[in-house]
Amino acid sequence: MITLTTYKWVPDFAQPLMRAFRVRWALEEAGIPYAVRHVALGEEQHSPAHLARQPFGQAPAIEDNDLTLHESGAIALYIAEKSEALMPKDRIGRERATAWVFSALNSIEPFVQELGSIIFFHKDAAWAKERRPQVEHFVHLRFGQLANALCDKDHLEGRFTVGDLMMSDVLRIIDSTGIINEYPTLKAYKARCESRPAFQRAMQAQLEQFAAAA
Ligand SMILES: N[C@@H](CCC(=O)N[C@@H](CS)C(=O)NCC(=O)O)C(=O)O
Repeated sequence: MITLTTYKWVPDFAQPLMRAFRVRWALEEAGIPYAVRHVALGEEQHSPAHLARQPFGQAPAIEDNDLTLHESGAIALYIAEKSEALMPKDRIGRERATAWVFSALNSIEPFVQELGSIIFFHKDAAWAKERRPQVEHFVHLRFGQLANALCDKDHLEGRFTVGDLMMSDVLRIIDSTGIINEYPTLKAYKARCESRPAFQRAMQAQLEQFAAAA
């Protein structure tokens, strides 16, 4: 059975956003049962045992028999390989879905994450107030470009794939800014992805885990 390593507890704002969620969601979409290992932030996070699973002392990581894997993108692609629910069978469909995973993590998440970091950790710092407009400019640029690519489609490609899972999860990071409301097609796309039963099950499991730890 796949074991997902995640944190025992994180602050309230991070509970629905933690990247372990992507893994839970992918596993739910694929219909793969999993066990969860909880690691505590701090000493245990930087222990040799955890660094062997996640070299940067972060979460998530998974273990599946003889494989240990870190990076949410690599893990999502690994799970997607196991299920057509996430990864089309045809060559072009597979390559396109994979490209969208990289787009989410490499072209969108850096800007979204920087804005998230300002909002969640440095809102009142002088440097953050100065930097924020520049970061928001890039977020708007990327959101506009993504909305153009999505156009009037329901999903980035012809159907839901691991690329949509990753993209919609990245978009969630800055939900609290309301920026997405300026992009109605993206907003509808994110809502469409989040209405999936697998998303709901994964979110419930993630939030219940933290509630139990409180
Ligand atoms: N690139 C990594 C990022 C993982 C990451 O940033 N995890 C956060 C939790 S969502 C974390 O472990 N933060 C604590 C830390 O970096 O010390 C991935 O996508 O898996």
